[in-house]
Amino acid sequence: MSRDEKSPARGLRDKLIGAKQRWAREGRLLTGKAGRDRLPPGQRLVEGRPVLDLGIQPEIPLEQWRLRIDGLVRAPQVLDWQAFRKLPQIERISDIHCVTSWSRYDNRWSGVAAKTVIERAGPLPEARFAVLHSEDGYTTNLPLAALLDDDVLLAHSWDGAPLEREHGAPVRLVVPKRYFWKSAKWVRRIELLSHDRPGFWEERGYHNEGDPWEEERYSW
Ligand SMILES: Nc1nc2c(c(=O)[nH]1)N[C@H]1C(S)=C(S)[C@@H](COP(=O)(O)O)O[C@H]1N2
Ligand SMILES: [Mo]
Repeated sequence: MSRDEKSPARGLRDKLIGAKQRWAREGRLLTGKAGRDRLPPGQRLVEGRPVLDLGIQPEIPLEQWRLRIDGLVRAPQVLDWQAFRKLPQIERISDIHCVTSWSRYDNRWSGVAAKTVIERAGPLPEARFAVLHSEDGYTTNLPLAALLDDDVLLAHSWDGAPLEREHGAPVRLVVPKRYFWKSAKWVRRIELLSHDRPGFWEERGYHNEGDPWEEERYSW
């Protein structure tokens, strides 16, 4: 045994090592996010609720609202408000990442899983893509598989209150794993296709996939 190992300094070092070993056992500082930050590259956090759209914010009375699921499906659907509210309702908490660089954490969305309405329509085997059509003429595209993810909602409420008109009332799509432009407001039709068809922004220089973690902002 050397002098050093009996010294008070040695005792302190053992304590530090012991503490760090305990951190390792307890998984201290782990975020549960597979070693990556919660904020995607190039994003900044906001607390408010920015509004982004083409400047047309349709007012849709509930009794006139319809949601169609058509294209490559066995049984095209037209849901009215009552039928929609009778479907199983779910709630999901997710982060918003807008391509214009703001992100907002912990948004609590309530509504119907997109999967629920799509499965009722029965996608044909050749259906692999979807185009979302909105009341303001906006469109956006997604692989069908992305729409069937269990965090994807046709949401009627946000943080416990019905959606406001400017945020897409009465029902908007929410796709947490993509930039927010894929989350169509005032959605009225889900069209299933065998081939991909770019939507409004996807035709205008924005990325076809829009994964914030890959920083898929633009198509170049
Ligand atoms: N129907 C429709 N949906 C839309 C848009 C739009 O112009 N029309 N803009 C998209 C874009 S670019 C963004 S960032 C989000 C903004 O949603 P918010 O206004 O609720 O923040 O809606 C998306 N969904
Ligand atoms: Mo956006």
